[in-house]
Amino acid sequence: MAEPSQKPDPVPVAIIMGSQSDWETMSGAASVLDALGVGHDCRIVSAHRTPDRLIDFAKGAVDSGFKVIIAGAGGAAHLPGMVASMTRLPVLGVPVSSKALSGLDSLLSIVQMPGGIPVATLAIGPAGAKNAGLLAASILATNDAALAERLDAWRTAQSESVGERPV
Ligand code: RP5
Repeated sequence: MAEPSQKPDPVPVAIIMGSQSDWETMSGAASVLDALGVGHDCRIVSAHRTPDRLIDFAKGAVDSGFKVIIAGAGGAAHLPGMVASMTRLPVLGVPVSSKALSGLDSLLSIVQMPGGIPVATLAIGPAGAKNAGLLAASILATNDAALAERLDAWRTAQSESVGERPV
């Protein structure tokens, strides 16, 4: 049993989001990582409301043992870009759908990074969150044969679940 003073084992994926309200969307990334047996840590980190938490997280992400960061935010969605500016880890941005502009604001805020600091941007909403989880797994699978097998099996099962004709 681990001593209380010991740090918990590092997990490879951080899933961060700007608000509790983003969890409904971002839980889709966590679900697919659960299905693939990929460890992850989910946190609320707001670029606007908790800027010090953002800096601590981003600057400490490498030392925390993370390999990939999934960052979801809505509206003026600075979170993925700000995190990417402070870490060399790959950042996968998920535009969360917003009430005012249905996520178009989030998408443009995340995708339009100036050259030099990349954010890999997924689709708006639940599809983007799910694909961010899958993409994180794909990245990790380049260096993890067991995960590559699980990912291949997941994709095969998905193919097999698609009927040939509509019912
Ligand atoms: C962003 O503002 C969050 O990422 C969230 O998508 C949006 C709305 O946040 P709440 O007002 O619901 O906390 O920072």
